[in-house]
Amino acid sequence: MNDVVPEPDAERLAWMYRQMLRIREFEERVKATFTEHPGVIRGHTHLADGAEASIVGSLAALRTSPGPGDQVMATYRCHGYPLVLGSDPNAMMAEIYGRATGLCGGYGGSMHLADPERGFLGTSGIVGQGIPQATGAAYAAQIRGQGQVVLCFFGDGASKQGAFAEALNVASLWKLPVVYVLENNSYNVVTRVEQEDANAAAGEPLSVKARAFSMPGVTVDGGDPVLVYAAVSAAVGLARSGGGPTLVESKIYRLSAHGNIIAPPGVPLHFPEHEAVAVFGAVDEYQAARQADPLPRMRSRLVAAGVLDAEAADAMAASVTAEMTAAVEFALASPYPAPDAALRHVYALPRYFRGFSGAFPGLFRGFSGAFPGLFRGFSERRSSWAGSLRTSRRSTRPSAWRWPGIPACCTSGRTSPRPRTTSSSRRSAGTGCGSPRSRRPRRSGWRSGPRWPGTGRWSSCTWPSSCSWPWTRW
Ligand SMILES: Cc1ncc(C[n+]2csc(CCOP(=O)(O)OP(=O)(O)O)c2C)c(N)n1
Ligand SMILES: [Mg+2]
Repeated sequence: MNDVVPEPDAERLAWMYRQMLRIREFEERVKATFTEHPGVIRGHTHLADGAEASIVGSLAALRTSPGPGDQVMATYRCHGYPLVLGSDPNAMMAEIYGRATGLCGGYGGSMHLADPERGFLGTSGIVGQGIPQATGAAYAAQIRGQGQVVLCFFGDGASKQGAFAEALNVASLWKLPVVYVLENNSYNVVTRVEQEDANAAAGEPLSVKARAFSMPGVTVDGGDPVLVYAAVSAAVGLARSGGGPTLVESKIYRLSAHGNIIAPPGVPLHFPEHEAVAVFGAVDEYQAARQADPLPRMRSRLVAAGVLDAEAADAMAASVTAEMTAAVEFALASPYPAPDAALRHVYALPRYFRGFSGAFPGLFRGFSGAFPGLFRGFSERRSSWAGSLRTSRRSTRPSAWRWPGIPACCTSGRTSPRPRTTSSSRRSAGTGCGSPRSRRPRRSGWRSGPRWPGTGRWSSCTWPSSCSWPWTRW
């Protein structure tokens, strides 16, 4: 340890070991569910066995008080972090089993745990997505000015995403209070890090990537929670004092395969062998990683240092086993969400706003947030109209570009939503505005429905005159 970061005391070391045990036991229970309770977990789970020391050492560096706590963003390999941050393991297991009592009401599942009250902002199945999100959270923290730091966890594979470079650049430029923890487990599903990373291929640590962004970079043995704690604590201290971000490469080895196999119906979901063995035939590598398992390593260290005696270590393991057994029982006994809850928390903009909302998402989120009732009514009314359009010949005709939900007569075959010329030939062919087919009876809600907020009334398309689409307001 260094002058800045004091050595954790015995109590803290025992706490670290306990948290490591909790993560391992939780992951073992998830894995065992596939065989002991087939069909209970649907979809994908990614385990963090082997990463316990890295997770606990990193999170031990965070502030829980005084003031608002620090925040964490992680990937789909996410079960360990909320456990350490204090989330209820019963609710976590129930979430993974898709139950109503789950941490996110059963909506998220294994890859989407979130517990914002404890600073666990969320996770994502999109590789690299959390990096810009954590950077945004750090920007928000900087604006709030309450001294919060964001810890951003991601894998070696994710560091090849463009979002990584963009986020680290702006974080360094604006001195954002964020620490990037790159968990290098040497694999990106079935690709070894040397096959996909230029630094790794050149024999360099991945922390050299920090140089490109003029921020400190450090590589640490992720199998030792105390070393990780020291490295991340120094980085957190720097971030909190306004010194900006740090890239910490934590070298770990995942002990399970990338994720469970999603099998065709009839074949149970299961965890295959680790890719080192299954794909590369590197049995020795895998055995060496098993030998260096961070859990027995930490136990031996604590027993040797007199922090725990062997009985106390066993008792701790037994109590953790009981805790996670109870979590499985709780989750199995929990109800599934009611079917009609499926659409809760689902938001959609009216059909013809979707093109706009892609271009100006903030604006439209603001609008729909400000006038939720208005937009719901709008959406429902328009969607019945849009549904009838979809079934018309005109709307199914191939076209180069069209605003979603807008009459084909306004956009057919054009690359811009605002037609510039009149095509008499198209009119006479009966496919454009002014054709008999376009003069269909107006449906209720067409012009009498809710208006564009603040405009008072609809205007009509100025070309051709028979088209009543309210272009001019757009
Ligand atoms: C944008 C994107 N590309 C590809 C995938 C498929 N995918 C899922 S996990 C993964 C590997 C990521 O490796 P790494 O970042 O090292 O994390 P690890 O799984 O090793 O923890 C890939 C490629 C994805 N989910 N998202
Ligand atoms: Mg990896």
